[in-house]
Amino acid sequence: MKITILTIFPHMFDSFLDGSILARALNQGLLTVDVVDLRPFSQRKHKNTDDDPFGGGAGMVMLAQPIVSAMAAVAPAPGEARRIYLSPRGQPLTQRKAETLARAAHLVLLCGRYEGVDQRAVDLCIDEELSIGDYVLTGGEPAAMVLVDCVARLVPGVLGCAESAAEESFASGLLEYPQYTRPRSLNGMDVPEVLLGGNHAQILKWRREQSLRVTFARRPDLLETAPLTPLERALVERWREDGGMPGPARPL
Ligand code: 4F9
Repeated sequence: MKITILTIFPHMFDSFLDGSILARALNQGLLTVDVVDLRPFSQRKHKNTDDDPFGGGAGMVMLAQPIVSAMAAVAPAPGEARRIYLSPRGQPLTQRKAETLARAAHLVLLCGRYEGVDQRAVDLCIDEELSIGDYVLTGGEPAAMVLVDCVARLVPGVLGCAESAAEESFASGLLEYPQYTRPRSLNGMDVPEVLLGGNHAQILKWRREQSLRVTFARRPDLLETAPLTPLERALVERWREDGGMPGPARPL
């Protein structure tokens, strides 16, 4: 898979792309990430990439021209790439969306600034707008990094067997169960007995119940759509009727 990032701050991606798992995937050629500076594409005399908004208001608006030119240079054939603009106005980036994007041959990510880009650039050369959450950033770059990270780890071979993508939150539709490692006892807090016993079926059962508990406490909305067995549904219903849930898993 190839990902092209259009940005006025290309250096923001330097240390991100040096990070271990992503760097390994880049070195292995499983993934190519091209960070492209928009500024050289500007036809303005000082290579400006933004200007005042028509109609007035605070802040600057990104010029359409450098975006349209850069897009033509990096994704020449129509339909060659999936062209995405990271924006708070976009559809939410979800695990399901990431799974779809991971099957594309080429993604082009446009990073804007929060005052926005000239709408004509969006209309001319963007296939879809995606948001990473309901908050505003100073620019789309951190959102592009989030997208690259969550898509890249779904590309076959990017995660070693030590990591593995299938077994975690959102694959099951539930939040993750708690994890423990050595030592067995820390400040008087002991690792749950069941995890030390080596009874694999028991461990799976315990983890599944922990996932249900933590999801019930923190993200009850996820239980509406998570695939639960009838017994699990009944258990969750009981917690709901009792107006809470016995045992740990704090709402935080
Ligand atoms: C992009 C916020 C995607 C959330 C881009 C300012 C953004 C954003 N998700 N905020 N520019």
